[in-house]
Amino acid sequence: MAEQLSLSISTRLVGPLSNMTTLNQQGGVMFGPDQDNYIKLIARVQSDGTLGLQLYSEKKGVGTTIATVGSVGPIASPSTLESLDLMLLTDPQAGTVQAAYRATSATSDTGMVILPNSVLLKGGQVGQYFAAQSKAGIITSSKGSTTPITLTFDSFAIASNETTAARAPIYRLDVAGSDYTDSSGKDWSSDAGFFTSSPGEAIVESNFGVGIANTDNDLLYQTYRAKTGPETSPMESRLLSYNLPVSGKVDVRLHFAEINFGAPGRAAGGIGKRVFDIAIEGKTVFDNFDITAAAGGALTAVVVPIEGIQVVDGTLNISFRSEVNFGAISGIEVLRSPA
Ligand SMILES: [Ca+2]
Ligand SMILES: [Ca+2]
Ligand SMILES: [Ca+2]
Ligand SMILES: [Ca+2]
Repeated sequence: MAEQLSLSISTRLVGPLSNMTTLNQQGGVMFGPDQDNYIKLIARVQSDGTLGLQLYSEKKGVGTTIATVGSVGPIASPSTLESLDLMLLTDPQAGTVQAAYRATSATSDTGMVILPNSVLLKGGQVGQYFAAQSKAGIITSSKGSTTPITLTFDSFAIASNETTAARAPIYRLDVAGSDYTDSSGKDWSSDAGFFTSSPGEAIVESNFGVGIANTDNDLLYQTYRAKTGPETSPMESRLLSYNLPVSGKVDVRLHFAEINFGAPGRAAGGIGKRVFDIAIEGKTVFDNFDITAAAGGALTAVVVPIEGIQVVDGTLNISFRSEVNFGAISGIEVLRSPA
């Protein structure tokens, strides 16, 4: 880990997990420089006795729960769970660590689901996490319980990608913007012609006056598409879809910033003002995504990576379906997946 590469740290827990019954019994995957500074994604027994997932970050010995997944889908039935994949996706350039999981049983498969909130490494933390002595591995614990836990891990892997900047893009679209070159020399182009919307037309929205935290490319985030029809249109009719000709395996980077709700002189901000589902190739990758929650506030950029999408029909389909207000998107990158 001498170079600051994007890493995908993953493990697979073999089901059934019916032996996980005592509070805080847990197992999963971790990444970090030492025992007081690390990030973990674990399956754990929750206070109500059910199995759930937790993304947890400890900084100088003080822990924070970043995101949780309750007892849903195959996870809700640990006795029939066949496999539980747990992944940490790190991007040193963006300073983010994202978590994802996939749970399968004989009758269901969640697909890869990325948790909405990511860990943002600040300042010197990026250097610490990506230093040569940093570690990644599997963990099990029965913290606070006298009942030991035995879990079976089928695999553990650390895969490195080239950094995003070094990889040839297939698309780099400044949604609602125009051709421009960003602070690191990357060329972006307009998204005209690549999307459809309903029940009306997704117009250009912008807020050029505002500064956007967490990026040097404020211009990319000062324009977006969201409103796909009148405010009176039924929620379930509100859909924005990108249809990008491409084939093979690709990685997607979705760029968001909330620049209306919570922006000076605009609408009141906060979590829950704009909520939408994101689907890729017809499969929901984010249910009830909230930009403000994911970014940690308004006027803050957040980049969501979605890795390894197989496009077999010649068109990459990315859709944003409204739950509250209208879904919004500021920029889309599509990169060739490493072989
Ligand atoms: Ca900025
Ligand atoms: Ca834009
Ligand atoms: Ca939803
Ligand atoms: Ca498709």
